[in-house]
Amino acid sequence: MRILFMNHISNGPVFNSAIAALSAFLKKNIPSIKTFMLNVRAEDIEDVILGDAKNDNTVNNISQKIENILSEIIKISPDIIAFSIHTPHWEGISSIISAIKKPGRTMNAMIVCGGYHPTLCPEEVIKHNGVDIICIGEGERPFLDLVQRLENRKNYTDIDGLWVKKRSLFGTKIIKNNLPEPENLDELPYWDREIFAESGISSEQFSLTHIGGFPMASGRGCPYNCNFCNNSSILKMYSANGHKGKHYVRKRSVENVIAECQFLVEKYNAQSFEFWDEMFATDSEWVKTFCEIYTEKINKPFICAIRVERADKITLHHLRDAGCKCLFMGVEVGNESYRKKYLNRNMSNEVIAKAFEEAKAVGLERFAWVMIGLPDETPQLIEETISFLFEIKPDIIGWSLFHPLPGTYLYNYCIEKGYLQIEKDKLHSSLEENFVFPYQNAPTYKVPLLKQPSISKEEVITFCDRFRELEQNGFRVNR
Ligand code: B12
Ligand code: SF4
Repeated sequence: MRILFMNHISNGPVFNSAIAALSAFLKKNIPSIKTFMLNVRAEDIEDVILGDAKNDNTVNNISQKIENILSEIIKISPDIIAFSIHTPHWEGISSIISAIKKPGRTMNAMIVCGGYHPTLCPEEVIKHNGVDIICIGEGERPFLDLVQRLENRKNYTDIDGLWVKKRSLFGTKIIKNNLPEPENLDELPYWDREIFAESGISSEQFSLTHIGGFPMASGRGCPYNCNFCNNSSILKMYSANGHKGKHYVRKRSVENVIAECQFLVEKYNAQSFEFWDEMFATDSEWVKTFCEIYTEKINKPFICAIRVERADKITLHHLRDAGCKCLFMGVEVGNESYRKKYLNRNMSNEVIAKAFEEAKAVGLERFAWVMIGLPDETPQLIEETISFLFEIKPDIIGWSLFHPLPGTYLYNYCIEKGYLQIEKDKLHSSLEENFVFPYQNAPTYKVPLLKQPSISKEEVITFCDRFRELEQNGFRVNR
């Protein structure tokens, strides 16, 4: 069986952890399987959507860029085309799926979609005519089970984690199975890095930061509940389905993570690592043990993300001694009450400032995440964010324009307040059938989505320019 993963690349690194995880799991369990990956630039597709092709609903006049993608797919001739989807990319990906499934094309591949967007907006994705199956939650076992049953020509409609579309003369039926059990992370194979090499991406291109390094994950899930983050929606979903939220937040054993680092050093001559966990320091004992063994056996630079509340002196020393070069910490906004009330992030400005100061004192670079264009945010509040950045003096900032993510508290708040411009009778939850996707015509994170009285879109765009300047001139270490 031939499985094609579509790697939808936006302005970030080209490595995709979901593809790496799924391809590795398939290869481990079905040695004869052939997995392929096709790289698609999100910007190319957005240009098509926003350009002339948008006016042509029949997709007859489809752009050359999509045609090129299609001819690549035809060359590979896959049995399954797998899409891993983040919300901002759904509109672009749905155009590719429409093109693949355009009547008259001789492509019989099954379209399977997974990732955060199908998990949180399943009705929205499954209702697309071209989509055959979606995966909700973690995909390793559901996807393997599907492939094995297809190979053996067995019924595949009852696999946990999958929603399956059954078409017949009498109409279309969607079979909705339960969420799968969270995986035991120590039993999973290491991410498949070979599939990237085979598609023309070298390991030097994997890195997210100026430090460089091999992407890794030491766990999944985060115990916090920030109002803008999909981690909270996923926790809620797993809890509601009988899997305890806590059970979903997992760390690999220290030995297992160290063994993968050793493997990457031996096989790829890896010289540094990037931990892509949403929150590296969920367990301080784990961090201590990890740092001790890592120092002894690996002793190479790495980066990770940590909540400021967890960045105590002892943890910072452990991390620094083990080779940590840069800590990623969420600041989000400068106004403490706004941060607490709207974002459900209860740390004070004092705690943030202390974490930044102490990290600097032990010699770590500090990367601060911030957002602008949040609901009810005023120009004054954004000025406070800028002032606070000058106070805590991060070495690097990463800023983004706020886009509400379906399933989050702030998404629902924006809809209730009318900031997302959806008609009142269409105000449904992302899990309902008549949910309306609010991202039409909004290229990924390039324009403000909210229309709100506290600040105009033009003002937000002017602030974006200020942040670009700050990023370039103020808060950036030499590369
Ligand atoms: C590391 C990370 C990044 C990295 C790498 C992303 C990557 N694609 O590998 C970088 C910095 C590049 C990044 C970029 C972006 N990210 Co990010 N990122 C994360 C983070 C911290 C961890 C993700 C991760 O590595 N998970 C591990 C993998 C193995 O898990 P997974 O992706 O969920 O995949 C599993 C299942 O979903 C399922 N599955 C996934 N795809 C498929 C496909 C099929 C066919 C099947 C069957 C199953 C399946 O099976 C997988 C294995 O179990 C999460 C935070 C979080 N709370 O998780 C945010 C998060 C995923 N990112 C998010 C977003 C929005 C983005 C961006 C769109 C932001 C932007 N400014 O453009 C880009 C998109 C980049 C891209 N093209 O993929 C959101 C997604 C929300 C949403 N509703 O879509 C999250 C949840 C954070 C948040 N704000 O809430 N991100
Ligand atoms: S701490 Fe980070 S990963 Fe955890 S819920 Fe908040 S924003 Fe999401």
